Amino acid sequence: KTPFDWADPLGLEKLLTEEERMIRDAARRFAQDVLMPRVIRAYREEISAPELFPMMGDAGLLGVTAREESGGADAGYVAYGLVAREIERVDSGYRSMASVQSSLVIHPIEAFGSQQQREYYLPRLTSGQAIGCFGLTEPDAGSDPGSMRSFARRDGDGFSLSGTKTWITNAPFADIFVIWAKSEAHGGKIRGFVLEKGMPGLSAPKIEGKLSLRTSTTGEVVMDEVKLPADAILPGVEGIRGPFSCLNRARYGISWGSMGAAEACYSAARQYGLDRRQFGKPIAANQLFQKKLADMATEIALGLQASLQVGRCMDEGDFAPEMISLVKRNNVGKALEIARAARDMHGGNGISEEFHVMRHMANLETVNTYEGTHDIHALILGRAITGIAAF
Ligand code: TGC
Ligand code: FAD
Repeated sequence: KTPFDWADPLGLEKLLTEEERMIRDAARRFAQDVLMPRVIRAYREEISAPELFPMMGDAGLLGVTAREESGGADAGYVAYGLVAREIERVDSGYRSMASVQSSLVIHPIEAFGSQQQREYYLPRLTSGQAIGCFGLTEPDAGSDPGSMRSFARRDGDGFSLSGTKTWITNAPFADIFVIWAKSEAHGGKIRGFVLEKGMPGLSAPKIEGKLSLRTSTTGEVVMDEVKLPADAILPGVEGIRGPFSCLNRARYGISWGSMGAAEACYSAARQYGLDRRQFGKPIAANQLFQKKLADMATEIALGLQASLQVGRCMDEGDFAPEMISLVKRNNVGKALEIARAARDMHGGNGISEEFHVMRHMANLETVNTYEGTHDIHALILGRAITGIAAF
């Protein structure tokens, strides 16, 4: 009989396929060998790291769900979640860089792009030779992106795009910008446009002073009458369901990623409790300490099982977006509680960068807010439960 495993209480390992485990192991190697040694300094000094993209591409971590002809692995959503979990075990900011590229840039171009757009952009994005960003949020349109002001006027055969996006991951060093804006030529409906670095009128200044997610670079995207050819539009989708269908993928990845951060905090707190002695015994010998570990193990095990179930549904192509709201909201909320408890269980050392837990805690504050805040996902679920929208 399999004995109880504190690191995998409900036997997730047995539920994965051989291919999923191989991809997970490759992601773990990359995360531990490449990301872990640099994370403390990168976070302290807020170092931008565009050079990581081709390295992630080489390790097969970009476009895990994308088709092989696009340079992807076509390995499914469970494999994608496992990759997010391994990267975020090190740092949520590195996972952000990768999940924007995969879910918010590669996915819309693959799902809604023309054949020409797919051939032109996807090989560079899946290999990490080009970096992408996704512009939905605006200074006055965060939780309510439908109220966006970015607007594409008709301009000859093409468009002239103006507006400002804010809090855009990867934007300051991005080569390719997937931007959502209302389009005059489409009755004011929201459409996706693909912009490229260097276009006149396009700039992406860095947002300074973040106290969270400091390994990930965030910027504004300012568009001042950017002239676009007719074929810069994504032809395959109209309306806000376009960006939302990308968010489904990214939110799902976050549900796994946040569990990776939580596992790192749980494992660190357990080890610290075994090593640190007070009152003549390890602090892990105290009931209060053990209860905290038991709560952590329980929430992580349940959260991972829930994400696995959602991933299997996505791989079958049969899921409701509310299932994703449930796991994004629950897992990030629980991860944040776990990181805060782990910080406390480390005593004074818990505030030191050397012990990692406070960095995870600070990062998870962002993760709880982006991709739909904790409360917005409660309202999405509330609408599905009652039939009444309370936004
Ligand atoms: P609503 O009336 O609910 O729906 C309008 C249309 O959209 C469709 N739809 C969806 N389709 C696919 N997937 C989903 N999840 C969908 N949700 C809605 C819906 O069926 C309808 O379609 P149609 O064809 O009938 O028109 O729209 P609403 O504007 O009232 O939405 C309200 C609400 C709260 C659900 C929505 O605005 C919301 O989710 N707000 C949160 C905003 C958000 O998540 N922003 C994320 C920005 S990107 C980001 O944070 C990246 S961080 C990345 C990183 O660094 O990792
Ligand atoms: P607001 O919408 O102003 O919300 C503020 C508070 O009000 C929250 O607590 C919210 O829950 C609450 N609230 C709002 N409406 C309601 C309501 N109806 N009922 C109850 N409570 C409500 N966006 C992108 O497009 N692309 C990116 O790459 C991207 N990356 C990001 C990276 C970082 C580091 C951060 C911090 C954000 C990023 N975002 C990105 C933006 C992110 O998605 C938004 O910050 C998020 O959707 C919340 O919007 P907001 O900040 O405008 O907050």
